[in-house]
Amino acid sequence: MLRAILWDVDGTLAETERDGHLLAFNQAFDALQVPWRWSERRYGELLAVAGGRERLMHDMQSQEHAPADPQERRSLAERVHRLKNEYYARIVAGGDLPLREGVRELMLDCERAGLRMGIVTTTSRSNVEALLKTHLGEGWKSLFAAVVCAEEAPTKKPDPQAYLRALDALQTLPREAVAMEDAPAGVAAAQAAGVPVIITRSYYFPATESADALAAGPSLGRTDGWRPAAEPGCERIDLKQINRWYAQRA
Ligand code: XBP
Repeated sequence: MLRAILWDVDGTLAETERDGHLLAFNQAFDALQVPWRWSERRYGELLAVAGGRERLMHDMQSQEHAPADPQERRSLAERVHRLKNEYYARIVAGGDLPLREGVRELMLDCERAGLRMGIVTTTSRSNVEALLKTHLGEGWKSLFAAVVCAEEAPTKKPDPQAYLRALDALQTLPREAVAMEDAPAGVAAAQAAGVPVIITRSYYFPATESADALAAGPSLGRTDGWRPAAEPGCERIDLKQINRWYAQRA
């Protein structure tokens, strides 16, 4: 029986990478007079590295104007990352980063059905708080039985650590949960923890696939383009549809 839905954040709940983190990184570069900017395309390549600070450190290996001294690099990455998170919170609070279609509706389905939910992300807690407070209100935490962020799970996806922490907090078996993920690293993390996955592809990850996924498709807000196909007649991917896919696999 399905007992919990575990939500990834970046790319799954909202297009946070393209419309939030990327803009905020470039604003932080600007403010700190760092002499380079990231294009949408370059950021897509850099998403292969999980974690904002780790991404910065990786990029500096090929930036000719990056500090040569490793300690200076680390300190620059720290400063950019801290400021990036402040700008990110402002972008989110400004209302320019909506939840993806069908996300709020599926969360409401879960709430009505008494199905527990968890947040499982390796992004910083401040980013999660900014996003969910803006869209779900001050009381957003009460909607989730577990909230696992980078602070609780420092080993980034595709490591299963974040999922294992969430399962532990929920006291739920992996096969009794379903993970909602968009990126290959997230899918791998959930599967390594034994959690079945539903893939909602995103702007930067339009082709994520897994033979073991319960289902994969373009958005929770639409029913075309899903494999296996969604039941005819429904208007979005609702909890009934999630339960159908879950039962098919069981
Ligand atoms: C997403 C990430 C994060 C964000 C930026 O992780 O890789 O690094 O891009 O957030 P997940 P930070 O898929 O687990 O949500 O700057 O806070 O790292």
